[in-house]
Amino acid sequence: MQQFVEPSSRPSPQGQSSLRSDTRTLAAELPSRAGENVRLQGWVHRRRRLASVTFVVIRDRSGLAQVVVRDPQTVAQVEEIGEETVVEVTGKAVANPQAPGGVEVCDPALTLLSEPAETPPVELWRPTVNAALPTLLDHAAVTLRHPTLRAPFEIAAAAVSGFREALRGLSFTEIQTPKIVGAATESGANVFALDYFGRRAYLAQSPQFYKQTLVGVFERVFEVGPVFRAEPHDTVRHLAEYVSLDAELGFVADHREVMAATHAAVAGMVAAVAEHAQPAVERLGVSLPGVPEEIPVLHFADALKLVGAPDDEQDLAPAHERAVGEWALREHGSDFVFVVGYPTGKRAFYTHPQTYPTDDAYWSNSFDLIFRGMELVSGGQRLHRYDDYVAVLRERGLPVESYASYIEPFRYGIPPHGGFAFGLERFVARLVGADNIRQVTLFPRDLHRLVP
Ligand code: AMO
Repeated sequence: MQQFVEPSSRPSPQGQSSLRSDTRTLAAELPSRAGENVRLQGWVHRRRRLASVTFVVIRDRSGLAQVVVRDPQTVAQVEEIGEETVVEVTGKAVANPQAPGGVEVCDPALTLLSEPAETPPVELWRPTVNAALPTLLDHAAVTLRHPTLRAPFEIAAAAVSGFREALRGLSFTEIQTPKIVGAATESGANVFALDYFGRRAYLAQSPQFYKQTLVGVFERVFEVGPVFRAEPHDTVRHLAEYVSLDAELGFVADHREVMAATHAAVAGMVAAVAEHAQPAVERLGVSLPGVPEEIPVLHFADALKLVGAPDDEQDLAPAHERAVGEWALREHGSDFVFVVGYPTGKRAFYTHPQTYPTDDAYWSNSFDLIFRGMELVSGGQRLHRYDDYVAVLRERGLPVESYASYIEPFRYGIPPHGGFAFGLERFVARLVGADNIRQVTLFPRDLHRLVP
């Protein structure tokens, strides 16, 4: 099998290739290479012509490097190519306290690795991009090259690895479940229907049914994957496709053990961002939240009182979540707060009615985790008896036959269990302070957007 090769590495005479990153110098490595001959590969980020010298800034995955051009022929070559042209630069790394990072490349020879680039839709060399969000999204595959626009996705990648690591550490097994499914999991309203070889199918709104029934196989499971919601509203916190970080665990007494697992997951995500995405955190000036040992917990009924909402309200509105978030910060110095015990009638049908502190079926063993004033996680204990599923489906007027394959395993022994799901983009948006979730989504899907 052919291995990955850095672009200008050549196959050896035996026809084998290898990752020869040792022969390419990354921009970030330049400070330690003063006095050596180096070979940079990257994009022409910016050209600056002064009277006696031309500066070319090369951008690669690690950062920016300054190249100093004096030779008239190379200066002419630089003038002919545009920003974003992909090049290789060989030259000498020379210490210069005035250069960014203290080292620059002198006496360069420049080779084009692709066609000279056309002028990009936005000026990527500017420290701050000055274009409106729709323009950025229309040309995302180009505009995301800007280090500031790319940074949230470095944070997202670190958060996902932290989620995985935390749950693996608690002996959860990672699963992948179908995204083309036969029934709506969350509600019938916001589901995308599609034609599946002449039958009606849907895009999965969540891996809910699979993660629950796989508790019967693995006890503890998690999944990182796309989910689809036919959101008819144009809001700054909803997408039609987002990344769901799901988990489910068996043998729980009630929702409080599920909240403990949620706590471990979010602590792992924040720690991984601090450890693996430090440059992005600094670039965006992100202040990482502390995850308290004890995340404050508010019962739904108390949350309604706190925000001054009527006591028969069934859910928290976005303004209520903001107020609850402010309360947690004010009273507990916490960016996180659990709201528990949402009314059963408003939660999904698989939700377990309240058993703690007392049995009361009006309330449920469910929770949301609010992060900096926005719902980040939903979760709770689930029903685990077959007869309870049949009863609740009938009660809610849902056709039991449509759910037959989901509820079948409950006839053969599923332990008391529960789980939760994070919206990845919401987590990153709250972390970096993005006003609109689309700013932290590579290629958002919404009411109006299907490309790129
Ligand atoms: P829920 O529907 O509340 O619960 O979704 C869980 C979390 O996913 C995020 N989220 C969204 N993010 C972006 N765009 C959307 N349209 C969107 N909808 C939801 C939120 C939310 O808290 N099966 C249950 C979870 C469970 O109980 O395990 C579920 O999907 O951050």
